[in-house]
Amino acid sequence: MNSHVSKTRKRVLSGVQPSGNLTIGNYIGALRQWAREQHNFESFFCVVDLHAITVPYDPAELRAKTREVAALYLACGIDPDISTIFVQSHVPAHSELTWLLNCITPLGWLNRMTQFKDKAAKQQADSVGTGLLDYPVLMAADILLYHADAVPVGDDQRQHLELTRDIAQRFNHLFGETFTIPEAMIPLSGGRVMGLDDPTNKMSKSETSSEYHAVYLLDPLDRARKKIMRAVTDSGRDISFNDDPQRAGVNNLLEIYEALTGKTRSEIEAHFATARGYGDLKKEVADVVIAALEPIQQRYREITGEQGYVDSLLAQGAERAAEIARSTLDTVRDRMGFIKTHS
Ligand code: AQP
Repeated sequence: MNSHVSKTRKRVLSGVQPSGNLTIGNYIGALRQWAREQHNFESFFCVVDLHAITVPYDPAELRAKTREVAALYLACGIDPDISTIFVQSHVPAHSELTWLLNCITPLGWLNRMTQFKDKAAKQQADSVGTGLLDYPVLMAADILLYHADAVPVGDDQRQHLELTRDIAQRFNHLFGETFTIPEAMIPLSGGRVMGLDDPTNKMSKSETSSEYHAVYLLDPLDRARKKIMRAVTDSGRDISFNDDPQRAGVNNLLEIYEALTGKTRSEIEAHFATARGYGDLKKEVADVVIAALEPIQQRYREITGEQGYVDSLLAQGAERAAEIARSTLDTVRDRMGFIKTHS
C-alpha cells in the first residue's frame, strides 16, 4: 500500500533531540503545540537520537535521555492512543533516506545553515563532525518519510524547514512527484524563548553558560522559581512588550507569560501597569511556569513508575512508523533506479 494514499488525515511529524534536559523553550515552542495539534492531525513524534550524536556525547547519557524524553512527551500530553511515539534510530529508513537525499543536496545549501555555524563555532574546528553539517538532511528525511503536511517547531528550526522543502522540491523535479512539501507550524507567541541569563541568546537544553540559563521541565519547583526571579532584565521599570534589544529580558518574561496564559498583549500590559517593578512581573511569571510544570512532573513520575511502559509504547510506535517509512522508501528507491531484491 502506498503510504501517501493511506493517509486518513493531514499529518504532522516533529521531534526533540535527547541531548540534555528539556526546557520550557522546548515545551512552549514544540511539545505544547504537539499536544494540541494531535487532535487535528495524524501525528508522529519521534525522539531524534540520531541527531543527538552530531555533537560530542556520552552513550550512557544518550540511552537515559532517550527514555526520559519519550516519557516527557507523554507527560506533556501526547496521547499514545492517538499519536505515534517512536525513537528515530528504531526505524532504519531514516538513515537510508538521508543517504539518498545527501546525493541530491548541494553542499552550498548546508553551508548556509546558521545552526551549523553556531554549533560548529562551539567546537574545535578540526573536530566538527560531518554529521553536524548533514543534520538538516537527516531532518528532511524524518519529515519526508511520513509525507508530513505540517511540522510544529520553534522558530530556530525555520531555516531547516525551508531546506526540507527545497530538498523535496528538488527530488520531485528530478524523479517525479514523490514527496509532500511540508509547512512549518511556528507558534505566534513563544516561538523563540530566550535564555534567562542572557536574553539575547535562545534558551537551549545543551547550553552551559550558567546554571540560571534555562528552566528545565524536571527542575524542582523552587529551583524553577529561583531561576525566574534571577532572570536578567534591565534597569528600567516599564513592563511592556518591546523589541528593543536592551529590554530583551523583560520582553522574554512577558512572552513566556503570554504563551502560558493565552492572554492578549494589551490585557497583559494593563495587568502589569500597576506593578511595583520587575520583581512583581517575575513572581507572576514564576507562578504560571510552576502551574504548567507541576502536572507535567506529576504525570512524569506516574509514567516512569510503571516498569517497561515507555519501552513497550516505543516498540509499538516503531512498528507503526516503520510500516509507513518502508513504503515511502520503496517508492523512492524505485524512482531513483535501484533494482528490487528477489528473495
Ligand atoms: N528556546 C526555544 N524556544 C522555542 N522553541 C524552542 N525549541 C528549542 N529551543 C526553543 C524547539 O524545541 C524543539 C526541539 O528541538 P531539538 O531538540 O531538535 O533541537 P534544538 O532546536 O536545537 O533545541 P535546543 O533545546 O536548543 O537543543 P540543543 O541545545 O540540543 O541544540 C524544536 O522544535 C525547537 O524549535
